[in-house]
Amino acid sequence: MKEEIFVYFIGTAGSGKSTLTYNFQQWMNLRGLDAITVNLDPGAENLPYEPDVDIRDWISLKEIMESYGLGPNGAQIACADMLALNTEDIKKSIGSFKANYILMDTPGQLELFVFREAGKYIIRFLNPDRSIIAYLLDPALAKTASGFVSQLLLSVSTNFRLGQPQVNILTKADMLLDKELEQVERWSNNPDELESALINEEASVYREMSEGLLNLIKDFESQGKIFPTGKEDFYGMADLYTQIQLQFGAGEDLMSD
Ligand SMILES: Nc1nc2c(ncn2[C@@H]2O[C@H](COP(=O)(O)OP(=O)(O)OP(=O)(O)O)[C@@H](O)[C@H]2O)c(=O)[nH]1
Ligand SMILES: [Mg+2]
Repeated sequence: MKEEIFVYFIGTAGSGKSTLTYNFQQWMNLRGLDAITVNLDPGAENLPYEPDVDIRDWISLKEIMESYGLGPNGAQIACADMLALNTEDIKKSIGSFKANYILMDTPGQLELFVFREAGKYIIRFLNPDRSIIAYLLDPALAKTASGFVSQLLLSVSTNFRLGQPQVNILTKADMLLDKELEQVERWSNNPDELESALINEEASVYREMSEGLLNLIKDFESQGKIFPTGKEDFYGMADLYTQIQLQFGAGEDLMSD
């Protein structure tokens, strides 16, 4: 059996991580690709799918709030740190499925996974050589040039912090008008066009900061390219799969629809 590939879905709260995790699993399974889902969010309520491996079996946000007298934010941080204590159990449970693709749905707030130590630790513990980050950009923010750049900077920061291969995904593409989606795609392919849009966008702070920021983004060239997805009709799933294949040269041909 080939070594498994881990895909971590990371993005700001409500950016569509859980929906994409599930959609991608369904898309893969329909093509005979063996993928399981792992929920790493101890506070998840109403997940849109039934995870194959679930951190809530080991850690409960409510119990942590009650036992330590913490509010929801403090408890989220405590839970995030506790993830690291359960990595052996998580690894065993994942291993028992003998799946080829492990789809990791991360906690709502990005900083819990990206900026606390546990996220990095889990990635390294499970398999640092076969892990890719799917970084999700929310269209509510991405449709303005400054919002788009802000999200790319967060993506760069995630890349800097976790140091894994990364692919940028624009979620909920159906929520953008065709012309808005085309514009975001143009920005993602053409940094000069993004720069002009940013400078035209009003506040002088953009004029002062944009050149330096865009240079940073250009330096992380691959960060600029984004792949749109949407929950209807498996929109964008083939592109995501192709990016994963390109990264690991997994050599499985994409079967036609
Ligand atoms: N229209 C549309 N809505 C979407 C899409 N993907 C997700 N949503 C909606 O966006 C909301 C958030 O989606 P989730 O998948 O829960 O996002 P998340 O990042 O897992 O959220 P948290 O874990 O709570 O931070 C839900 O109401 C979804 O139904 C999409 O492709 N199109
Ligand atoms: Mg979620």
